[in-house]
Amino acid sequence: MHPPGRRPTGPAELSPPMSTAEPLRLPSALRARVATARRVVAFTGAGISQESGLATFRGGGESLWERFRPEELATPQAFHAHPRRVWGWYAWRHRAADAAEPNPGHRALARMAAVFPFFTLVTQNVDGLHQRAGSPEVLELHGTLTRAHCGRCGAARPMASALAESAEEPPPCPCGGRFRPAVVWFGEPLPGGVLERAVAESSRCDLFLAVGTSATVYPAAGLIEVARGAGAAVIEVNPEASALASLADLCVPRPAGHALPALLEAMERCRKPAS
Ligand code: BV8
Ligand code: ZN
Repeated sequence: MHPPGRRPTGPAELSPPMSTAEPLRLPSALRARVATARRVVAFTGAGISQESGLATFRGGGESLWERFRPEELATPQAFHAHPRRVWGWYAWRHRAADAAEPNPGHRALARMAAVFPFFTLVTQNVDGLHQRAGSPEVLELHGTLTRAHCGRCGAARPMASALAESAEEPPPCPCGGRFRPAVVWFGEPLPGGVLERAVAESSRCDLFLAVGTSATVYPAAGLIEVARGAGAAVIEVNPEASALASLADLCVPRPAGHALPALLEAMERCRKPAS
């Protein structure tokens, strides 16, 4: 294992197996860390929802951002200038998220919470799939698509009810303001308590999983650096190397829906009392 702070010469990488069903064998140094880990943080991005059919932002394939530049949609300025376009995009994403089902990757993380004494799930996603997979507590760094709030008075309501009232343009609020999705746009601060809690847990975890994220959006991606700097073992699950893959002790180049159930099994094997 690499001493805290020193950049590893590069992560060990599991060669992508011929069959994704084969068990995942952790390198021995990592097995030792998993066996004794008490505090674990799982940090997820859009990639974990890709196998639920939800397009990622920057990955290959049908990526959300390919058709739009982020500045065109996910900013307060875009909402102010083109409310119908931005509201319509979120209406489309809300419909897609509503129709999607959590995949085995979401469900494996929900089960992983029971394997360790302290397990924190931090997501950049707004699709609500972790909650629907049964994760008991989810720190949503970038807010949620499931709620809307008034940009003027803060009144909150379910996004479904706001969309039922008007799918074409943001519905008005009695205060004279209008509703917007309860997500964090570029240039907006992350929800105070949530970011602080995520940083606190990342700075004291023994094991940090970065799953399905390109690690390009800050301050969220900085959690990986915080965990690394605090001496945690870092495992990345992503078919492509993220911008911070060099900080990982292990890269698992498999889709999360296959890698996470296999990783959960490997963790349970590591932590089973020797018979
Ligand atoms: C802020 C919600 C300050 C809305 C989103 C340095 C410090 C601080 C800020 C900045 C900084 N540098 C730049 C900034 C500004 C900016 C930023 O980071 N810009 C980037 C583009 C450079 N940050 C901000 O503006 C943040 N706010 O800093 O405020 C402030 C402080 C006080 C007062 C005022 C202001 C706010 C950022 C939040 C923006 N909102 N989403 C919405 O969803 O519509 S960001 C958006 O990107 C999503 O949340 C998304 O999750 C997130 C990150 O993307 P990823 O999740 O990583 O997704 P991506 O598509 O990129 O990657 C998917 C990965 O999955 C790929 O690697 C792919 O290989 C992999 N994959 C694909 N399939 C699979 C898979 N992996 C596993 N399994 C598979 N099957
Ligand atoms: Zn209002």
